[in-house]
Amino acid sequence: MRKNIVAGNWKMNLGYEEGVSLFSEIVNMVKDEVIGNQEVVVCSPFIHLSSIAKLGASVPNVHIGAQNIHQAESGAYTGEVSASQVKSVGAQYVILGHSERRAYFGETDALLAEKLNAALKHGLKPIFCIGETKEERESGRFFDVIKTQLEAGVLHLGQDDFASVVLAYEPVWAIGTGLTASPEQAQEVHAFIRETIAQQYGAEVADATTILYGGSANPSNASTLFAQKDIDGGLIGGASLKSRDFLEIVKVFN
Ligand code: 3PY
Repeated sequence: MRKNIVAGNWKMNLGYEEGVSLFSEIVNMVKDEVIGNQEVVVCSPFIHLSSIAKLGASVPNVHIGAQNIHQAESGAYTGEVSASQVKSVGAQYVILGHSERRAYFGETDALLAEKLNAALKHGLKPIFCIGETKEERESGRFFDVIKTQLEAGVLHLGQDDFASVVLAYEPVWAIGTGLTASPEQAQEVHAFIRETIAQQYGAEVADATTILYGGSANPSNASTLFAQKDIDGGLIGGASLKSRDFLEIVKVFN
């Protein structure tokens, strides 16, 4: 059975003390609620990673992730952080290809494929984001866009590497806009993603792949979204900054 994951994406929020204290609150609240094959992942800014990894280390099924890595091993890349550095502080996950990175930092599918390779090489599990813009949805081209992002960014992987990848469908028009895809719209794309994976790796692999929904998910819409057959959890933006809201979302799987 595939894993259900609720992952928080803190984005560029919270000072050091605020982040550590929010994480402690989250851990205390969720530690008895994360059951069965569920995982909770907190993807913080780099500054919190080392401390929160230590705080979370003894809690089963609670993991830490970064929000980006550089694709190179090491070297003269001022201001960047590599996969091995992220791994060395105890993080297990990394978000790659979030639409904010694609839009504001020019991250292309080809670059993201390199970052994906670097993450896997160093034992980080990628949460790889894909999704269409408002214009691409309205023109009806969104299935093509999703397929291209998968083909160019992910589907070059061998089956063993692919097994470590979590996908996140994040429609760009639902990020930071307060708009959410309806459960039916999200399910339609999740089913398409699973079908695309099946064509490449076979039905068994597709069935075992965790596919998250992201984009203004919150305590009011999470249960109907997660009830869809191909939605295995969420990548949560704003609501992951409030421990009670995040807890409500985690509890959807109880
Ligand atoms: C959002 O919910 O806005 C996100 O971008 C989650 O990654």
